[in-house]
Amino acid sequence: MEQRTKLLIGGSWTEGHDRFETINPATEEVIARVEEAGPAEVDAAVRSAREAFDNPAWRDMDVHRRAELLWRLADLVEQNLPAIARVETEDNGKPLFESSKVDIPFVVANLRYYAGWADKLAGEVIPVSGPFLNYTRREPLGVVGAIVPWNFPLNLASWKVAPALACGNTVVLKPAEETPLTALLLGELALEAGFPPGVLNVIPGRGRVTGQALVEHPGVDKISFTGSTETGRIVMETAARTLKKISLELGGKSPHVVFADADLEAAVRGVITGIFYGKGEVCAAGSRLFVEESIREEFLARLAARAAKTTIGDPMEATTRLGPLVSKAQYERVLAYIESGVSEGARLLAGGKAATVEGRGYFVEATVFDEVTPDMRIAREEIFGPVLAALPFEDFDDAIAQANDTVYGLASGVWTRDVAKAHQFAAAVKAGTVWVNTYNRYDPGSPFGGFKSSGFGRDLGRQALEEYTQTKSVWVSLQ
Ligand code: TXE
Repeated sequence: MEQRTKLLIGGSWTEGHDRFETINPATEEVIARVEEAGPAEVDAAVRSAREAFDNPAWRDMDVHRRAELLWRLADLVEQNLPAIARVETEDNGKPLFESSKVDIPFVVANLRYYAGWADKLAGEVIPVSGPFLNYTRREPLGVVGAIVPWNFPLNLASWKVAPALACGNTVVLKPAEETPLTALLLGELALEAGFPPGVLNVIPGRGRVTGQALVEHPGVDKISFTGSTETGRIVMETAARTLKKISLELGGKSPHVVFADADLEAAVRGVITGIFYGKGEVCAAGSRLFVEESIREEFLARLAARAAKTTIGDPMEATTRLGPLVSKAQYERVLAYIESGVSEGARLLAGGKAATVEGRGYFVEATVFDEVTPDMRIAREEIFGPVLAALPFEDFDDAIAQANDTVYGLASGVWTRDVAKAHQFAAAVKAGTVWVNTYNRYDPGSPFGGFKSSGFGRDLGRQALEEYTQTKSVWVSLQ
């Protein structure tokens, strides 16, 4: 498997209009110079995806064969998993433990899950009045533009590419400029798996250059976007001009609520992974913690002690649990949030400082703030880093009111041994995912997406198939 740095368009590796550097955030060194797709290359990628979509080699491909191709791609990712995981860790900074044990295995599972759907996209026969047969067909949309962020580069790419291809679309994938490398590996493996040229195109580049041109392009039928709420708004406005279908998975400020009757040891572990997994650069990060008053002091003491022990280190080391933030910009952004927490009067229980490993890297300590009030920036805004804000609550209703007091609605967590309380919480919280006595669980079969400003549309599960197909109603006279 060769690490390409060019653009994959129509099955060939081609040059862009410019190049950009991708940096290893642990060492601050340049890993590679990658070609960027400008408007002309975006146009070429979209045209090649359109040709591939209209070509009988893909359009009329036996659905079982399409399933085989996805399965073959999953096998190739699995065979190359250790190498892919290393590239992901180099590019993003996440611990190798995470990329090799969680993120990339999920890509394999996800490709297999959607391979399973490729030959099961049945329509319906609908009882209608009169002597007619009415049935529906589930048809692909056409060319899908997939724009993904840098926090789970290949994982999130697979959330879009796998269902889009299973449904018979063709794809132009734009990875984030911070982390373009594993998407290029996926392109290479898709060619090896035998997907016809142009079915999957990969075009790295900056958002306002490559991403913008892709969303503007009239030849794209749908944009599937994961990223910030701010950029999601721009994508939606831009896509409106050509009436593209869109799905948006955006930011979050997810509440994590611990009631006094919870298994406290398990809850501490859950809250820790909820905020520090992936360095907190996770859209579903449980970044607002609400602990019931009677256990608050003890719980926060245990939590802070655990946070202080989080192993910062070279992300390539198997024991490292907290890697560097993805980029200098993100590192500065997160440190500025920590400063704002301190200056607005929150109390630091753990962390709060930048760190380095051998004098280098964009590391930030696992940070816990207590005495946070709902109006503080660290309680309201998505930080996207290892920073937890703890707030008090009075009773169940107050917990729900505060949990829902946010423009976001991506995920939520609750810890309690009371089954009724857990289900009441699950019903009342305004979020696309609720984790009860667990956190950060994902499965290819379980839909994921946001309420409110966290976006709309769903990735994963059967629901994602709705995002990549359109329904045609066929009437046949029986007279
Ligand atoms: O995100 P963007 P950025 C949040 C997080 C982070 C902040 C900034 O808080 O600190 O956003 O990160 C592409 N048209 N999240 O600036 O801009 C871009 O190239 C089309 C939360 O990296 O949303 C990249 O591929 N595309 C989030 C992707 O959009 C454009 C994950 C995401 O980048 C574009 C990432 C444009 N005009 C950041 N501008 C989550 N919730 O998962 C940018 N892009």
